[in-house]
Amino acid sequence: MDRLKKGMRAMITIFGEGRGFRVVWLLEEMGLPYRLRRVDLLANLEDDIEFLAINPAGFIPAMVDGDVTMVESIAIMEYLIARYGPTALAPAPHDPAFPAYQQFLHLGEAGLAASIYFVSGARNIAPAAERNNWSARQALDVFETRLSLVTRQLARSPYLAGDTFTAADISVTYALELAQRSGSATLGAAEKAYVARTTARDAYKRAMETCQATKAWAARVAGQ
Ligand SMILES: N[C@@H](CCC(=O)N[C@@H](CS)C(=O)NCC(=O)O)C(=O)O
Repeated sequence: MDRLKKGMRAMITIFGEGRGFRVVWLLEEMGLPYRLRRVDLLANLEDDIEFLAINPAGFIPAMVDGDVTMVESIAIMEYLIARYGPTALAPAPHDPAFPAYQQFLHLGEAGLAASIYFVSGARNIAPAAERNNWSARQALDVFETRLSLVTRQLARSPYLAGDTFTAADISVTYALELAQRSGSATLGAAEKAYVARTTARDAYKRAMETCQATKAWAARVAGQ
């Protein structure tokens, strides 16, 4: 409390990797101090009283910034940009890049990650008879149709909002990597080249060093 009175901000805390990787990557791009608090969804979550007090719904990521508590990775990114920007990662509303930015920022979760997450669950966790059930096929179809919008945009520009890397690229890159690593969908050459471009950034590499579970998963997949 005393520290806050003297004008010093409390450290931004991100609970959990998964889609929390997006938020960590954004924080690295913006150069904001933060800490990552590990949340193990595979362990007995009921024992993680601190996390459940933050997010009783028990999913990750969650963010605490002073007296602000939030969930939903894209909403958290929008909050950080609005509160600690301006940043070149988010074009201003009157910038011609803004509509595409806004669309792909949300398509990365609502269209891509949300659908491929369930395909991944079906393929990797569900009982054998459920692996290719109707809902898994529908979710894959949703992912693939939305992906065609990414493919069309990448034929026009190197990044989803134009010539410049933005937070929309963080959102969509996460979804494409989730699809690839979980073996849920195959990417085309344009999407693979795009992911190679976005993940070559120093801030992505620093985020990977912070997110050790994500790093270990990526290494496991690469070694297969
Ligand atoms: N739309 C949410 C999705 C959050 C989500 O589903 N997270 C996964 C891990 S990346 C999770 O916690 N799954 C366990 C659960 O939903 O109980 C976001 O973008 O943050």
